[in-house]
Amino acid sequence: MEIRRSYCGLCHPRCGTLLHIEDGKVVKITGDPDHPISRGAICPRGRLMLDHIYHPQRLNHPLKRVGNKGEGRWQRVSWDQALDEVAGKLANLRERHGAETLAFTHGTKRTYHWDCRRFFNLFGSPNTCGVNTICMCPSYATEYATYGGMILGSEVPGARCVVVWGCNASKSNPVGLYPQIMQARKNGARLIVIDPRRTKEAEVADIWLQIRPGTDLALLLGWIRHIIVNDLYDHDFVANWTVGFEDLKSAVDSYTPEKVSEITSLPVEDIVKAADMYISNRPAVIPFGLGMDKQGVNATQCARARAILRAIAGNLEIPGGETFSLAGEIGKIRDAEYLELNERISPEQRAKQLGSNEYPFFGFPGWEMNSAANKKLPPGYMAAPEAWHSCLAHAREVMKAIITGEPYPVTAAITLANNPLLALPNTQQVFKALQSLELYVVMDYYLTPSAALADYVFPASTTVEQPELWLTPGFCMACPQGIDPIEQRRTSYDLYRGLGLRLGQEKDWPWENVEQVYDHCLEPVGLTFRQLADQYGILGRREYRRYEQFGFGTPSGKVELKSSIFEKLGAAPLPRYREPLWSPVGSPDLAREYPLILITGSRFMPMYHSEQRQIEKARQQVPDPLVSIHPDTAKKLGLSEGDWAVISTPHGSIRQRVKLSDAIHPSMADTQHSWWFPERAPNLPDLFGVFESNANMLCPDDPEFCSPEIGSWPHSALLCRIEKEAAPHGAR
Ligand SMILES: Nc1nc2c(c(=O)[nH]1)N[C@H]1C(S)=C(S)[C@@H](COP(=O)(O)OP(=O)(O)OC[C@H]3O[C@@H](n4cnc5c(=O)[nH]c(N)nc54)[C@H](O)[C@@H]3O)O[C@H]1N2
Ligand SMILES: Nc1nc2c(c(=O)[nH]1)N[C@H]1C(S)=C(S)[C@@H](COP(=O)(O)OP(=O)(O)OC[C@H]3O[C@@H](n4cnc5c(=O)[nH]c(N)nc54)[C@H](O)[C@@H]3O)O[C@H]1N2
Ligand code: SF4
Ligand SMILES: [Mo]
Repeated sequence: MEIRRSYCGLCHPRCGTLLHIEDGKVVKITGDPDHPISRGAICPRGRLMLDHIYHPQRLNHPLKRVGNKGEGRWQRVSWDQALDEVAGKLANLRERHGAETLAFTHGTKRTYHWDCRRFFNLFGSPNTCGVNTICMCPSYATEYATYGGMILGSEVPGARCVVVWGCNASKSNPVGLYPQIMQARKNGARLIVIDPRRTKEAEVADIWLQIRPGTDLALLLGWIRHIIVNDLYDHDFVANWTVGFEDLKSAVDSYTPEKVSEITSLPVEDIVKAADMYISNRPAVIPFGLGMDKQGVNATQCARARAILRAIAGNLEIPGGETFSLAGEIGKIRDAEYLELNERISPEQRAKQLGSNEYPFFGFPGWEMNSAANKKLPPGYMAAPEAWHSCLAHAREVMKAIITGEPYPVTAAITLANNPLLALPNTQQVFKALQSLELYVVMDYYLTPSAALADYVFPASTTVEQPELWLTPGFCMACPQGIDPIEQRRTSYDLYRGLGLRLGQEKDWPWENVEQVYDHCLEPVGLTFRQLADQYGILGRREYRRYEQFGFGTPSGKVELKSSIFEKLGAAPLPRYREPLWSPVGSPDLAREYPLILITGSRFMPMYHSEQRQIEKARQQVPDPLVSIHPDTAKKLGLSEGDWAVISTPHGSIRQRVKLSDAIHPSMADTQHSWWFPERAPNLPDLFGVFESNANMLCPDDPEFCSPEIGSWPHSALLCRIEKEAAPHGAR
């Protein structure tokens, strides 16, 4: 038995693993106890890695469609043939319609991404879009505009108060954030949880605020007002390091505890008690939670208000507080921003980015302003804003252009590490768009419902079959490849380089494989990828109050409580609460027909979004899609545990099984997201049952549901109706 070091990539943290290998085959995978970050831990999903590597449904060869789209008839082809044909078609479409005719859809960061950006910049298309519009990236871009970087290195265990705000870490981040929160608790920190559901964290919290979904911005503004009015803010910091305080004061003036109570449905005393607990127990941290990013119309300003709160409370860059990227050698390493080659796409092509008229802050104009402010800081001092994170076309506008040909024809798309039919809202429109494409290329581990509509499908290598340089603001890990790629599986780098070489980009892809790219990235620190892998990686060094030396990476060099970048781009420079379009308050007539508040997508183990559905051990744990409702609600609706129910919004209907839970408020329902059934027919009309239980059939994405600054769409804070399924499925 041979033991080789590798890593897990079934979600973000890249936990270190040991592969136990017999006759060239992995037979067992355990956590690597010497890994400096994960220290031997792997989560229940990581334990499914072995099943994933050798799963019989894995794609092992490129496929070319031979029947009609979605008919399920494929021909196995070589990589060379597939790349030649795709590149030929792309050249032709670019000739006919311009480079902007090619779009890209991405999921949550699962592969290198800069390779995609590089290819698109060189090809000349600004139209890469995907889930970043709602996942962390609104916070990322907004925090850059507010204080010149994103808080990602917070010292949660050292905090005296942790606010778990719209975050379900016990289920979503069981190896990283959750143990840190529990460690802080053990060290005596106060714990405040703000969540419509009584999560595991809420059960042990000092205060749990069961907020009405979609109203967090009002609560944030209420806290800010309370802290200002009662003179509890950090005077020195506000005076020396912020701009716009007087404007902020007026902007929050009306958010009295009484008004906030009315909006959020929280008791006045609890609102005040929680704000006092937060401000009187410094250092305090508010880790990122998707519960804020996924609420649509208020999402962007939630991120702004959270940033403002952290700043005026004096929690930025102090020990145990909210820290940015760490200092030291890692600042010298060539990062994604360096590799993306954003300077190579022309201003004319940038201007064609779909959605950038509606949402300039999240397109090239906002990214350019964030980048210009960042460049005033010394090199390597603060991570530069990466375009793949914060410079996107808007998915709704891309889908519309594919369907209508307006404002110009979008005829081709690449999807890589994403399942757009399950991840994006308004599945109905996404489906229509994918069907309308002249050329659709997908690279994935499995034939997903989205891949089933493709013209070419490329097989992706598992993380253990490829190396990765995992550069985060806190550390840089060299994650070693454990085994040779199986069959014809390859990396995303191989796909983009392969296309690039065939489309006149030879000079810009000098490195034959991704390891050579990493050697190039590490040159400034004098190490090769393998040398770094031998020592696992480089950890950043904590330094505090670095702004005292260089200021903040914003246009004013200070924390912009009133954002000049937002103002220049026509977005509200100070937050103001908006009532969601569908809500008991915003649309009482609709609420009579759809009486429950709908949240979707609360994370659960072991599934990761649409993944693991084909892995037997995972399906044994969660065989069917579940909608959670309170027992009192179920009783009123005549529903019992395990019943199949129909969940409807004005946008669509799906079916899921009822799970009774008193963790959720009786006025709410929580549907799991991203459900499809790999065991079902792979061709249309069933398409693996992708329309049957998929929460995004329920979620709208029209402009009035989205945040006006970024276009973040709602996966939460909606309205629905739940009924018992009238007849067994299929007999309807
Ligand atoms: N209703 C609702 N919808 C949501 C959400 C919600 O809460 N509610 N959450 C949203 C959020 S935050 C996110 S991030 C998105 C996630 O959206 P996605 O990232 O699209 O979700 P996944 O299903 O994890 O991944 C999509 C595909 O990528 C493949 N894949 C994974 N790793 C790799 C890789 O390394 N290479 C390649 N080529 N393929 C890979 C998987 O097999 C899978 O088919 O969903 C969003 N959609
Ligand atoms: N098991 C598992 N883990 C995952 C993922 C997965 O698919 N499965 N996906 C990964 C990805 S890409 C992401 S982005 C993270 C997200 O991880 P988290 O930030 O934990 O996000 P969620 O679980 O979507 O939602 C967090 C909480 O927000 C609450 N919530 C819903 N609406 C609102 C609201 O309006 N206000 C407030 N305050 N709370 C609300 C929900 O009840 C839920 O408890 O998880 C990552 N980890
Ligand atoms: S948390 Fe679990 S799934 Fe994610 S990388 Fe670590 S072991 Fe893998
Ligand atoms: Mo996400």
